[in-house]
Order: sequence, then C-alpha cells, then structure tokens
Amino acid sequence: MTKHRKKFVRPFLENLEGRTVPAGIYAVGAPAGALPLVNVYQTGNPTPILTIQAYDNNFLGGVRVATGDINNDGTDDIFTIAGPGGGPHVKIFNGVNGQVLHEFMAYDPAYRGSGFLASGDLDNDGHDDLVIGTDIGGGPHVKVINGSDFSEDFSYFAYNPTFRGGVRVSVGQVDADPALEIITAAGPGGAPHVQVYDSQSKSYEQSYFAYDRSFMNGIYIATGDTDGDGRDEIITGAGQGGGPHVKYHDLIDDRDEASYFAYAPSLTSGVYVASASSSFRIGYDDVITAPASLGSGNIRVYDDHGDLHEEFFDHQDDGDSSNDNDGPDSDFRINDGLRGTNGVGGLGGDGGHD
Ligand SMILES: [Ca+2]
Ligand SMILES: [Ca+2]
Ligand SMILES: [Ca+2]
Ligand SMILES: [Ca+2]
Repeated sequence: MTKHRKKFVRPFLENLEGRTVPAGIYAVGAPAGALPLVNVYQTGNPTPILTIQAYDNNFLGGVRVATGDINNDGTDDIFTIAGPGGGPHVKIFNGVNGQVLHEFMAYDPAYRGSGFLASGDLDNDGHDDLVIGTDIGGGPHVKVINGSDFSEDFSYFAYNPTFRGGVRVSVGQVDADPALEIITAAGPGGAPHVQVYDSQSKSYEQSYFAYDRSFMNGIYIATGDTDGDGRDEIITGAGQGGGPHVKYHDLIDDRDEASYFAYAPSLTSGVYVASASSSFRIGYDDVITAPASLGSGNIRVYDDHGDLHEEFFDHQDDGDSSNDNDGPDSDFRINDGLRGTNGVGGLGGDGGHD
C-alpha cells in the first residue's frame, strides 16, 4: 500500500535549514560491551538527533533497534530489545522526547537470546505495528504487536519450529498486492532463504535464496524503496563468515538491482543493513550499513546503485567509565532492525516510511 509511504518525518523538516527533502531516520543500538544506548540519526547528518539509554547502566549485552511511528503523531518512535543475555525485554520510546511509551517481555522471560525488530502499519490504522523475531537459541517465532493497543495480533513460525538459529524480520511492500509483507531471513545454521509472508492472508507468498544455498551463517535483512518506484526492494547483508555482501532484490522482477561489498571484502563479521528515506532524493530510500562486529561503528549510507554517500563513526561509549568520550567504541553494533519506517538496528531505519 502506498499509504505508509506518504508519512514524512515532519518535525525534522522544520529543523533543517530550509531543506525540502525529507530525511529518513534510523537508529543505531549499542554493541555488546557498551552502555545500552541508542543513537537516532537522520540520513545526511552524522550527529545524533536523539540519544536514549534503553536499559540499566549495568546491562552490557547490547541493544537491537527498529523505528516506526507507533503513536501516530508523525514522528518515528524507537523500538528496542535487549541484546543477548538480557531477556526478551522490548521497550518503545517516544521519538519526540525519548520517554517510554510501553514495555513488555516478548517471549518467555527465561529466554535470554535477544531478538530482532521491524515495524510497519500492517493493519493500516495509522499506527505502525511492531514485528519481533528471535535470535540464536529461540525458535523462529515471529510475533506481531498491534501499535494501537500493544496487544498481540498474531504470530507464526517462519521456519521449522525446531530450528534454533533465530529469525530476522523486516516489513515492506514488496509485491503488487496492497497488503504489507513480513519478510524473514534465518539466523546461523539456516540457508539464506528469504521468506515473504502476507500480513493479510497470513500465508507465504514467495521466497528466494539471497546468496548461495551453501551459505549457512545467517543473513541480515531490511526493506526499502531504493529505486523510488513505489515498491520496496528486499535488502540483505551476509552474516558472519561471508564477505560484507549487500544485495537489493526486486521480488516481482526476481532480480538483484544492486550487489556490492559495503566494506573491504576481508571483513567477515557480517553486515547489518537498514534503510531510511534518502536525504537527497525525494521518494527514494537509502541503505544504511554497519559491520556486525566488535570494533567498528563504521556507518555507511549507500544509494540505489551501491554508491557510497555518507560515512561516519557512531559513538558508543564502551562502559569503561561513564561518558568518557574516548572515541568510537571498540565494540559497536547496529541493529539490523528492520524497518517499518526504516530502522537500522542494531540498526533500524524507517525504511520507508515514516
Ligand atoms: Ca511517534
Ligand atoms: Ca497498525
Ligand atoms: Ca503487498
Ligand atoms: Ca523499488
């Protein structure tokens, strides 16, 4: 549906010295070992517009993120889930002021494996809804939380219920029918099999292999309209063990529109992907990447051709002493969030639609 594409992040427009192009927002979560902070950025601006402390000071498991306008006020809000070790603690922060709007346990509190988040208005009521997937150790259980009342709308197993590699999630408009799709990819141990699930019919529509079928290390996933034709591409990044290979896939044409290495080919930590409205072209989403590794908060922003447009280091304090400003943390992480509006979470963006 096109409706979700028409919501721009108005509040930020006014802050931007007369620019008329709506910048998208995305969030970057702390890596394991760092204070549990989330930095929120706009495309085209390497200075965070908001920083949130998502969990207690003593939780150093990292933060996974996504963004979406859950309270329907025109500004993307920030979704977080505690990193591995923290329990499935989901929090929703108001994107205007960072205040907590809601929090809950997404799965059995005894589950410590964290998860992945995405957002989009699946029932078309104006409130972006939250989609949650598990990380390593959890079954591939996808849950949809209604943005208007925080109730669970539905859930399903994206892969064999006995699979324990987790499921990465995204939300987008990737085909010709008006309903939004939930797009999933398996974590480590699963093939690079992308599944497209229709949020209205509650059934699988299509699937494809994003990389060679023998690549079993998991892939990261996002959704965004990189070529500005009104339909989202499925954006993937290879997991640990592969090169930092990013692809944009058009589902209807069944072809890759871009395929490139987001970092040096020797980087094998995996690459998180997210998307957010471009800061320089109306109607296009850019792709945000971050190494899924300790040691680098090297954020990069790419266009539809895979050309680099922006690069900076996300500062995440390393927790060695509070706010010591000692530079980019040694271990930063982005959510691979998924978007609803785009999220980079560890990198979560508003892939479109804020
Ligand atoms: Ca909001
Ligand atoms: Ca909704
Ligand atoms: Ca659709
Ligand atoms: Ca497109």
